[in-house]
Amino acid sequence: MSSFVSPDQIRDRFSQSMSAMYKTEVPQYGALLELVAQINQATLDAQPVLRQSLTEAGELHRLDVERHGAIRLGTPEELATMRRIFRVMGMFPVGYYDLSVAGVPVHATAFRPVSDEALRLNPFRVFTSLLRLELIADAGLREQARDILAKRRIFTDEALALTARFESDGGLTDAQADAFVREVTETFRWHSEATVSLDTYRQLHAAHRLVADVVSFKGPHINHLTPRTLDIDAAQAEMPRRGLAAKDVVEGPPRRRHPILLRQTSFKALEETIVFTQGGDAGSHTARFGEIEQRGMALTRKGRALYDQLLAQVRSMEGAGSAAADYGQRLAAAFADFPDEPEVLLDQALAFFRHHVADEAGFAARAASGTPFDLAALRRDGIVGARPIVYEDFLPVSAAGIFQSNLGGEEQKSYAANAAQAAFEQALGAPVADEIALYEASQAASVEALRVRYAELAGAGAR
Ligand code: OOG
Ligand code: NI
Repeated sequence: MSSFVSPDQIRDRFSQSMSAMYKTEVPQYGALLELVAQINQATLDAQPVLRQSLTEAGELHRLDVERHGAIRLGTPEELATMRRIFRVMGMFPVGYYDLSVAGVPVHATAFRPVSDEALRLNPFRVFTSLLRLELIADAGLREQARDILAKRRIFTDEALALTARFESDGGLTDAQADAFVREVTETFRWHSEATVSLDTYRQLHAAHRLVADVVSFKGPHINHLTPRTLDIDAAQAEMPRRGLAAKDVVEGPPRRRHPILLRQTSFKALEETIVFTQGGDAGSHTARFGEIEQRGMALTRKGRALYDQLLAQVRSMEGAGSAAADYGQRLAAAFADFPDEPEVLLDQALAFFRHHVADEAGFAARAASGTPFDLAALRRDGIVGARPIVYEDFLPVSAAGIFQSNLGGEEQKSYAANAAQAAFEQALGAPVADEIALYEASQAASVEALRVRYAELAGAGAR
């Protein structure tokens, strides 16, 4: 007689709670949601085929609730505890992102649901970065930052107690789940009072704006919450008309008939008034921004390698990469080499697909005929169909672009590329999942389900 609320439901409540809080904290977020809802409605009205395919894939519902957020943590202990907290909500660390290459002294993972069913219900994800203090050159400042961070407590006692309760009891009751959501939301709240003096803030800021953002505050304020649009170019064009200062370029692949991976745009961070300790000096800080994304299909390792190669090709051209005036055209030209036909993407194993029976009678007849299971033949004859699997993760180059544009652009620190996945996982207290392996498993499970049904039908036919 389990009276526990499922982790999926807790996550759903939590994402709603975060969205409600962010709406009151950052009014432009409300404007962004409205814009995205209108564009999605117009896109669905104009493209009945898209509406139908989203409905068939069971994805239309999640579009309205789908958000991702981002936070930046200061210590390994914070990251390890965050992992336990996200687990209560059915969110697990997936992927490793090294942002040091892009001059941002953090590395990150994405906490997100992993099963197909959980993703359909509410795919809420949080891009979670950990500050890399070892990348601060000044040893004195590094130690000072470490001391400041060691003193803060970003979780409420009740949030920690309820997390321990979940771990020992195996779940939370309805009332406990509500309390958990309320308490954990506190961790992500914005605080306009810094925990440091203006002088210290300035020193941290000189090391890197991001160091100041993490070290000067009581907790890891949520810095954006991103809705998913079906047409990011329309959203990008509409943003300035609604007073949202969009960044110059859309990150990710170019516009295509069949979208791949992830395309993102954002508007600049807000200038916030901060009260510092000692004498109540006031100053300002930019931390929070707005972002919109459009998701396309997940790519195989081969497809991803092609994406990375084409993107690198455009970015390394003469004329400053994405700052080039004709970046959009260059991107589109380079990606002419990336097939834009679902059948080709499937046949060349560039993207992942979930397979399903498209013709029940034909499937049963084929099975009963004694023909061995042949996926390619079933597909060719229209008996089995394939729908692209949505990309549920992030892109390091895009993330770096988003970080940069919100750091004010002028921030150009460079660190040697030094991915440190083992150190990150040590801090996390667990390995991160390989995102491509998850898509692979999802595709394979859909084929296996067909194989099993085929065998059952063949058996029934033989009796
Ligand atoms: C995270 C930026 C990365 C994305 O969508 O790629 C990100 C941050 O600014 O903390 O959210
Ligand atoms: Ni984001």
